[in-house]
Amino acid sequence: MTTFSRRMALLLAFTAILGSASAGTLGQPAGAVILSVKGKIAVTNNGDTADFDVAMLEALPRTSFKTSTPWTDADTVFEGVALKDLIAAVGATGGTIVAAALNDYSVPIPASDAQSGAMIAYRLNGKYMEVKDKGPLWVIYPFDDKPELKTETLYSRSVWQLTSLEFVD
Ligand SMILES: Nc1nc2c(c(=O)[nH]1)N[C@H]1C(S)=C(S)[C@@H](COP(=O)(O)O)O[C@H]1N2
Ligand SMILES: [Mo]
Repeated sequence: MTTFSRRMALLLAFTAILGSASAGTLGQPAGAVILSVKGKIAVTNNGDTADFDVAMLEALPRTSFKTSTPWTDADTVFEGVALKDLIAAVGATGGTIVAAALNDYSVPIPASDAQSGAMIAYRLNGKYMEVKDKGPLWVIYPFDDKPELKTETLYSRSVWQLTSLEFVD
């Protein structure tokens, strides 16, 4: 190896180390905290909790799909972070997620629902959702892509005004 290629190899190695370290940190929310994730998670930014403002959620990989729901019409486009990507971002390992809402509603969601395409939506038809419109965060499944998801059980997991997720078990 020439001196030059040895230096390049070192540089690449350092870049890889720095890159993987920053993938494991969340930073701090600058705006209002709209989601607190706790329980069996490896990545936190506030004691044992991972707090997110909307910008932090939008910095995660984005997903979107169009679906009807019992609460919206057929042309509703939801945009947000896939549950599987949120699980990866916080290094969650629990098998069950207790999802809780502003109105004190809470329901257990199997972490395996991430495989069905569930998302934490922060936009509906391109706009942030007001609390009166079931925002700011709404757990939504791709009901129209997968009609087998149209069950009372999954409707009950479609938590609007979501405020926290706790990974348990
Ligand atoms: N924030 C919040 N999300 C919620 C609920 C709730 O009470 N609060 N109820 C759940 C249940 S049990 C079902 S079946 C549906 C109820 O929708 P509906 O009240 O429009 O029938 O929303 C789900 N999401
Ligand atoms: Mo329900």
